[in-house]
Amino acid sequence: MKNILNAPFVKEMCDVTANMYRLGWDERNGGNISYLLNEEEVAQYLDLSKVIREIPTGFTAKSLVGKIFIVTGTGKYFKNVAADPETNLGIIRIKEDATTAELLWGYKDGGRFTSELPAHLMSHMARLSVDPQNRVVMHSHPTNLLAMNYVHELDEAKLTHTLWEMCTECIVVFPDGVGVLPWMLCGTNEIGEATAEKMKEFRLVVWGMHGIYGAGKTMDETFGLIETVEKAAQIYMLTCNRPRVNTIKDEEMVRLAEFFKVKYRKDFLNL
Ligand code: 2HA
Ligand code: ZN
Repeated sequence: MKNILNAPFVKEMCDVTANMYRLGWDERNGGNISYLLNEEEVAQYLDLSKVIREIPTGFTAKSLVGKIFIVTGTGKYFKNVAADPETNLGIIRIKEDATTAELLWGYKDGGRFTSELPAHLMSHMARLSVDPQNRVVMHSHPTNLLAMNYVHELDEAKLTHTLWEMCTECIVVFPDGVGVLPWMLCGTNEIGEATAEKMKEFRLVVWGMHGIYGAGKTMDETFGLIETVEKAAQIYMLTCNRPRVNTIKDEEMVRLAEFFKVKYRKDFLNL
């Protein structure tokens, strides 16, 4: 059996959490990540017949039965993951009853998965139903995006349009736009269900005055989506209280989308 601390998926979790912490997006215990793993790959590092303990999830995830995820722990700080992955991360498998998580590794101090597990697993189910390659769900509190939530309308079409205008490549990176939920109580099945509903249509979902969820096939893709939105929000926050002299026009965004052959939300442009 290989040493799990050298597993690429553990290293990716360590690297991305450290990176997000350094960017200032994940203060204290802010943010959480879940990553769908390949069973054969995990079997090189863990005896999959050994369950450390069982943890109820509080919801049903039928289509995820048998699936294995590495997930950040509740109350844990992104800044500490790399130095002690076995305490700050856990590997869980969804049991046949679809409501219990079997702990296969991690949460060494007796901890458990993020309080946002409903939003994560429900989002995985929603994304997998439209994209069988989806593996990663990521939640974070990027600073400029959060600031923008207080001064910009929380309307999907208007928010997406403004973000697309802020950097030339935005419409190419997230042509599907950004879904938006109003302020809601976090950590609940309700916000999980609402997030998943949006995830059928969007890979990015803003939680009003809280943060953002991103989903993608790889850690890089998912991080890159959030990073691009945050960059656009930063440009917006740097310019929003100054006179606007130049802008990327809607016809120019159409040219970009057509040149890069992306399927974009035409209804979010004013053509
Ligand atoms: O887990 O970010 O939304 C900390 C959070 C909750
Ligand atoms: Zn949060």
